[in-house]
Amino acid sequence: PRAEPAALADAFPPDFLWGVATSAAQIEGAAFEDGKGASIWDHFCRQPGRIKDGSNIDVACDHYHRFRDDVALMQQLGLDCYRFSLSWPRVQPDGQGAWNEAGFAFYDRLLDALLEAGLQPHATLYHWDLPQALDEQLGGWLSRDVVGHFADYAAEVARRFGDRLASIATHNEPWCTATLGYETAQFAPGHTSRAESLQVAHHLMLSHGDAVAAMRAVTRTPLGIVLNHTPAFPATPTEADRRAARIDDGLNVRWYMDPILRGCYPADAWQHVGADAPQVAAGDLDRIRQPLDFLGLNFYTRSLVGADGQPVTGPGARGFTDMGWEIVPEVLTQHLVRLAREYNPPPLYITENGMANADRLVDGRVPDAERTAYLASHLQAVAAARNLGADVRGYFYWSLLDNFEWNSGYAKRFGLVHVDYATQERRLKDSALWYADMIRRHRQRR
Ligand code: PNW
Repeated sequence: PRAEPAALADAFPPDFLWGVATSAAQIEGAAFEDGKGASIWDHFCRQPGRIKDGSNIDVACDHYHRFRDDVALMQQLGLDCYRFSLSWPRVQPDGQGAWNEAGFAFYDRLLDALLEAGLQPHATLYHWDLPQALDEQLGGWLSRDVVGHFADYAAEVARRFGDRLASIATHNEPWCTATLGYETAQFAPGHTSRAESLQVAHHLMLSHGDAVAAMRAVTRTPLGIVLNHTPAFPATPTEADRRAARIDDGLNVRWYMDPILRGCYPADAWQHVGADAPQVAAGDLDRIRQPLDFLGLNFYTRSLVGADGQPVTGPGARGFTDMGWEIVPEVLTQHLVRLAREYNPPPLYITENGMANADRLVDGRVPDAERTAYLASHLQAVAAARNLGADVRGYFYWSLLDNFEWNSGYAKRFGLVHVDYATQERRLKDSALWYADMIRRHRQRR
């Protein structure tokens, strides 16, 4: 298909779903209101030097108080669905024990507003905001005990909200939680050990499997998980770089896909990590591999891997986002087709895709042509993958709003909607109008 809205609208079947995504820690604010417990990100933001602009998430986009405005914006855009996450410490301040009814009441109000507006709610249970109490009392995801607490939390959410949710994903991007949180220290809780990172990854996957099993007992809503894939390419065509890229693929893509969908770890990467490999108890891999109703894929860019482990910028790069991430939509097509062929996965959703851009307000408009081009080219890429056999059922742009971009603070803007943090004023960017136009044309074909 061509990149114009009409051609793209024609390239997707009538039941294809259009959405946007957010996460609790990045937009809600109200970090200590109505009984919410601290999360590891509330804590991390208070450690000097962790967040580039020194900011925190006490207020963020103030979505906790402005969710009705944000739902109205989504309705205005004509979206089908909204992907959001629940803050675990908002509904269970210590991550175990007492539930916080005021916290559940917020999500109850949000679900009512979404359903009233005709938007399907798609929930994620864990988008990185672990209750700080679990970190302090048990050592966070390093502790196998957190697995059971997560399954209890999942079952409680499913029991209360399952009927009104269009889907529930257990984890968002376990690779990020494990690697960026426990190996590179870019994310909370800021540790620097590969052995820890791999043990955490194992506990995350075990908690996914146990949560799915626990939720099946109380809800019939579709269940799945969201993974982030950054396909690795050799920096140069040497044998050494090719091997390095294959190991990177083993640690980012197959380390999660293989246990979750096949019940085994990838042998080459397992051998590569040597003594850093995780403790795996008998029966763990059977618990991890649960039948799933969908797989969410978050795609932003590729990585170029050299044998020295240093990422490099390759020839042929066509452009970079404000994160410094290379724009490579054809890699999305190629990767989706690979997943379909190698794994025979459940129905796929693009649960995140988007770009940070140096957006500016100009005479009341935000002329973000770069984002519109990114969006159009990645939708073309999804359509192409569908034509080659990948069963992709929907697309969620990351993100609805400019928001807290983790260790980058508020400096990076991913939103379809511009946020003026001084006033909390929201303004649709040009890309939002483009997306709405494409969706409207697609709907006319339904
Ligand atoms: C995802 N990487 O994070 C998250 O799900 C979002 O919360 C986030 O805002 C968005 O992408 C944009 O960054 C990622 O280093 C962070 O490969 C880092 C990586 C991938 C995804």
